[in-house]
Amino acid sequence: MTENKYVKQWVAEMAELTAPDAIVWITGDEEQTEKLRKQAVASGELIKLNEEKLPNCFLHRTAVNDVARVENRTFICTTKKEDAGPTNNWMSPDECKAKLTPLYKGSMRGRTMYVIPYSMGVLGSDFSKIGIELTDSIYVVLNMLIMARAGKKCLEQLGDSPEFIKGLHSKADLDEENRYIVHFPEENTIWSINSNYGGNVLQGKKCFALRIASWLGRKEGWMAEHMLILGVEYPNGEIKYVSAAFPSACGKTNLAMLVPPEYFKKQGYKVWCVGDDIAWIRPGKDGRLYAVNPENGFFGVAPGTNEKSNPNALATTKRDTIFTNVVHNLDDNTVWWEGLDNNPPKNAIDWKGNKWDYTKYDKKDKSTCGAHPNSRFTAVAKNCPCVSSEFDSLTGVPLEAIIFGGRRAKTAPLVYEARSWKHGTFVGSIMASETTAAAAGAVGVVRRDPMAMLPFCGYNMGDYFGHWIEMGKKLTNAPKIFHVNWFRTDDEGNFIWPGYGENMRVLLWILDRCAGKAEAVDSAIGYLPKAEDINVEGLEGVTLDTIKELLVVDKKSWIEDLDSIKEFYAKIGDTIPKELRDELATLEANLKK
Ligand code: OXD
Ligand code: MN
Repeated sequence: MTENKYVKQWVAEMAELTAPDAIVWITGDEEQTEKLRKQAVASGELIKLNEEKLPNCFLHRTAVNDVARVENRTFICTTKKEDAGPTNNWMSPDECKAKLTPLYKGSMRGRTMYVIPYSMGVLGSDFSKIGIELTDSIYVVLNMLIMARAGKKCLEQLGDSPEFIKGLHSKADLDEENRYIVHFPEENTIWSINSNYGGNVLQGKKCFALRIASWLGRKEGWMAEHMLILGVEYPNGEIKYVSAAFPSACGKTNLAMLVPPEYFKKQGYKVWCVGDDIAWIRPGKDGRLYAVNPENGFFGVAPGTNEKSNPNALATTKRDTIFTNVVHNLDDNTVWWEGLDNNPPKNAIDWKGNKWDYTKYDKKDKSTCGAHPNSRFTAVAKNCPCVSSEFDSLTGVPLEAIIFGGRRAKTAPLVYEARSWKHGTFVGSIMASETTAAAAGAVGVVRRDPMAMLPFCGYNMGDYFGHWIEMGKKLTNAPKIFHVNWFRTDDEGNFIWPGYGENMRVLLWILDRCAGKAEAVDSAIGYLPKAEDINVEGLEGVTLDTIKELLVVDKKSWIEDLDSIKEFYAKIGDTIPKELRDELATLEANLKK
C-alpha cells in the first residue's frame, strides 16, 4: 500500500519480532471494514446488536482484569530522567526495550498483524500528523477507524517522509503483570502490550494526541491539551469558541455537548461541539490561538449518559457505535447501563458475560452493576446532533477563552477570570478536584491535576508550565483564561448551582468579558463577575443571593489550599517557572492582606 521505505522497513522489523501469521493493511474502505466487522462477529470479539434499533452497532467485552487506563504501568522513556519529570513514571529507552522486546517476541503468532495508518487532525491541514499503529486486535482496528481518520489516504499524505508516529500494540496474553504502555518521545514511538482496553491501546488518543503530541508541541511551538472545544452561537448567527479542561468526573462531555436551557433556545442560542476530549492549539498569524479536535470520534463513558444528562451523546450512540463492557439486553438485543433509564433489562448479560440479576442491583455497591463503571461507547463524532460545522476545519477555530475547572465543595467560586495569561497559566497549574463518593478511597481529598494533564503530559510538568508561559509571549491577542466550579455545596452538602445546560449562563458571562461587554470586580484570586451579570432569567430556585453565595471567595479555605499548592510545586521542583512562583506569592499576599 506504500513505497515509503521507512514504513516498509519498520513494519518488516516489527513483524519479524512479533511473528504474525499474516499482515493486513487497513485501507479505510467500507468494503474492508465490513469484512473485518463480520470476522469480529464470527470470532465472538464483537456481538452484532439489533440492526433496527441500533444500526451498525456492536458490543464488546474486555477481559475482566483489563477495564481502564493503567497509570502505574504507563511510562515516559526519555534518555534523561528529568525530561520525564517527577510526575511521570520513567524508564530509560534501553532498559524499557530490553524489558519489553522479549514480551513482543512471537506475541502475534497465530494472529494477524493489522497495519493502521491514521491521521490525528484533518488530512491536508497544518495540524495533521500521521501515525501508524500495528496491532493484533481487530477491536483496536474497528475502534481506530472511528476515533481517527484512518486508511490509505494517510499514507498518501505521508509520501516518502520518515515523519510518522510508530505504534506497536499486542494483546499478547493480557497479562496484568506484564502490561505496559510506554512512550519514546525522542523516537516518535509508542509501545503497548498485554492490554486491549481503549485508553491503553487506541494509541491515537492519549498516547499520541496528548503524551507524544505535548512533547512535539513544545518542540514545534504549539500545544496539545486535554480540552473540549465548543462554539456558542448567538441569535445573530455569530459563533464564539472556547476550550475547557476538567479533571475526570466533572461533566466534561456534558459541557462539550451542552443543551441550552429553553430560555436561551427560544431566543436562538445554540451550542456546537467541536471536540469532547483533546484540543491541538496553534498560534495564528493574527496573534490569536486556533484549536482543532484531532480525533474523529468520541470514546465516552456510558454510565450516567441519558436523555437528561446528555441527549446529544446518547443520540450519537444510536448508530455506528461500538459499546464496551455495558449490559446486553437479550430481549431486544440492545444495550443498557446504569443511569440510562429506570428500566434495567430483566433478561440480560452483565459486562463480565454472566447472567445479570437486576433485582440485586444496588446503586451503592459497584459490584452489583451490570455495566462496568468505566464502560464506554466509541461513536462517530459526525453522528452527533450538535457537531460543529467547523469539525473538519483546516485552520481550526479561534479561541476567545480557555476555561479550567474542578470539583470543589467550598474553595473555588462559580467562575473567576485570570488577570493575565501568566496568571491564567498559574490558575491552570493549581487545578484540583475533590474525590467523590463515586471513586474509591476517602471522600473530599484534594487531587491536583494541572490543566487536567497530570496523566497525559509527555514530559516534565514544570517544563510544560514553562511552555505555556512561552506560548503566551507569542500571542498578541491571547484568549482570556477563566476558572469554573459547578460543584459548590451548601452546609448540608447539596449542590448550589444546577449545572448541566444552565452552565450556559456562565459561558455567556465569560464570552461577554472577552467581548469587553461585562464588568468584573477584582479579588484576591482574580476577577469575579458582578452577581447581577450572571443571567438567572427563567431559572427556578436561583436568585441574585444564590449567585452572590456562589461567588464568595472563602479566604480560609484558600489559605488552607496554599499548603497543598506549595507541596505540589515542591514535588515538581526547580522546573516550575519563576513567573508561576511569583503568582503564588501574589496569591498568598492577597489572601493574607
Ligand atoms: C478519558 C480520560 O478517557 O480522560 O478521556 O480518562
Ligand atoms: Mn480524557
